[in-house]
Amino acid sequence: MKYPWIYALLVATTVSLTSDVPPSSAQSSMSDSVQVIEVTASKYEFNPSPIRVKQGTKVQLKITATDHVHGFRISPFADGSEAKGSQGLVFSSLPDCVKIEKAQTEIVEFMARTPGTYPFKCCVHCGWRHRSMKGDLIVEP
Ligand SMILES: [Cu+2]
Repeated sequence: MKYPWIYALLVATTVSLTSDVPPSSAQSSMSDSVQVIEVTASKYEFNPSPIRVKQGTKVQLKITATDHVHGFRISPFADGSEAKGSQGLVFSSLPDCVKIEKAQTEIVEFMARTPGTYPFKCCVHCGWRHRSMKGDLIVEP
């Protein structure tokens, strides 16, 4: 694993404990237990990936494009579950593609309802290896 410490952080932290979120910006989302996960998008990867969360967690991904404009598109269906028709990730709103300008941060929020692997990928062309820029969100039971 490339960033083993991040995995421990993801499991253990909620917004109140996330060390690199200033207290002022954390206040608005402290009422519910929202798990904030900071993600970077850069040529040609998302970090961390896979992203691991527990079933039943309200998750907020704060995705920063560090080097170039990128995009984020995630499937609300777990791998192999499309036939069942129920979405395992529940979004209040989800554009087909969340565009992230260079040096900007976009927030994607959802409830991780059903365990499974949810693939995501870059959806804004960002260079010759754009198609390989993808990752997984894993919801653990
Ligand atoms: Cu791209």
